[in-house]
Amino acid sequence: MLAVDFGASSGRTILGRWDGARLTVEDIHRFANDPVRLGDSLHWDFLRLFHELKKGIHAYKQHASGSPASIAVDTWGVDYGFVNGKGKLIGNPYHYRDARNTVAMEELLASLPDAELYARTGIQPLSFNTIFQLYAEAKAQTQSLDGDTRMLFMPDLFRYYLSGVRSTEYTIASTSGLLDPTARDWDRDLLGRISVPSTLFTDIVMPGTAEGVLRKEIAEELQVSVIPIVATASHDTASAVVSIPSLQGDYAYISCGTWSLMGVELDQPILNEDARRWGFTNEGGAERKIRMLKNIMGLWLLQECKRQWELEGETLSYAEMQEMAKREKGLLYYVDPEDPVFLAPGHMPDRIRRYCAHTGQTVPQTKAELIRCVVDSLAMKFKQSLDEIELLLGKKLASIHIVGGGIQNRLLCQLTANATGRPVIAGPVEATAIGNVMMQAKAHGEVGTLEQIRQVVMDSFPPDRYEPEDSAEWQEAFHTYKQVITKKSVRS
Ligand code: LFR
Repeated sequence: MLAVDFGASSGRTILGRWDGARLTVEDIHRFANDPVRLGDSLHWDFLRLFHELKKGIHAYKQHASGSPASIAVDTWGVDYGFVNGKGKLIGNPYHYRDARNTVAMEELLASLPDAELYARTGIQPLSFNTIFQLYAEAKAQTQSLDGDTRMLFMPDLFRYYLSGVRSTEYTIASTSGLLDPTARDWDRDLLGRISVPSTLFTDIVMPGTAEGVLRKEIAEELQVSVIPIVATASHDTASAVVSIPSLQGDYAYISCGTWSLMGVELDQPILNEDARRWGFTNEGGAERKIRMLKNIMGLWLLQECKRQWELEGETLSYAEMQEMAKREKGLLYYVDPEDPVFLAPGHMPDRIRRYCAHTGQTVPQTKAELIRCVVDSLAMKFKQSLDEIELLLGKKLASIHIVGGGIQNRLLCQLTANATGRPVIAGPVEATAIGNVMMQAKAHGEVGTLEQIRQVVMDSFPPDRYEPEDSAEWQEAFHTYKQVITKKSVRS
């Protein structure tokens, strides 16, 4: 099976080999995903990404014989494109970090109060949520959206151009802020209130469903046979959560990459005032589960520092950055990795320094100090979020599972154990691609339940474990961190 995983900074095609009991994964194609600023807007380069998708399918031949049993695509959340009745892509999909969204959010929230929106959708109001993007779109009237046009989220859009089927997969739709989280379907009344035609929205399909086969012209172009196309848990975070190696329900997870998504898996959403105030969101998971989680600006902070230093002429690897931070003294300065000031691309070191200065802290000067500040702050944010999750659930959680590329930052894993006082269980690193493949296996009838999938992941990809250290020191420092982030929110 081929899993194509588009992340916000890079993409990969993974070949998953399933022997009926165990899974192995092999990376067969990797590519960069660089957003493009065109005029005054920020876009995804859909055509280039589709080209990379085809290259990944083609690469299969160098690694295995015959054709893959199926293909499925997952991507980051919230973004979308429009396809008209003739199957043409209208415009270029916008990047969720485009500036148009902030104003749109403020305007819409003025007529549709945050508390009402949260009670209806259970989604934390982040400026890039699809609801605000569509509202901005409707106001600007840059596209003509007739009755035959459909809005497709990024994985659905890729799937459409692979198979010709226009449908919307549940987990990706759940990132939009337009679903009723209890019915797990569009909130039709809400759709009416954002001034876009309701004909834009297609039916919702559940993850693990076969949705057509590879278009004839692509099969001919790549000289492959007819391959089934599957709607997997097509929001990357949903696929990552599928592959958490545990059968117990007493942990919090962090899907750690560009973003750190921290939360728990539930049967029903939590829509109360505390969940809203603390910024939790209720997205959809495989098997109609709810991913109650918080969007934390994870490794983005380091990615943007790295990019800035490259512009200034110094190229550092993530491994080097980690080593530099490890040698630094910790617990000296903090930022709030949830603060919107860090959302847009731009000079990250300056923004971190400014944040520290505004909050009356010592200002990190060197690169190593900046990196240490980010890693400590993330660990502290995980501790703060864990406390909030435990209050929402009314129980203590035994451990923290971290999955995704972020586990390669071993310092972050260790500091998360220290800050939370819980063991951290790290892995698998390719969580998203593994979840994507296993949901395809489910569509083929090879596995039945989430438990079975997680048992396969446990057997196939044994995780690492980090025990908490220096707990007293971290507990004390946590109070300082909380004072700092409270100061900032009072000032901004
Ligand atoms: C992670 C992710 C998050 C989503 C963010 C923006 O890759 O999908 O879950 O909030 O990207 O789409």
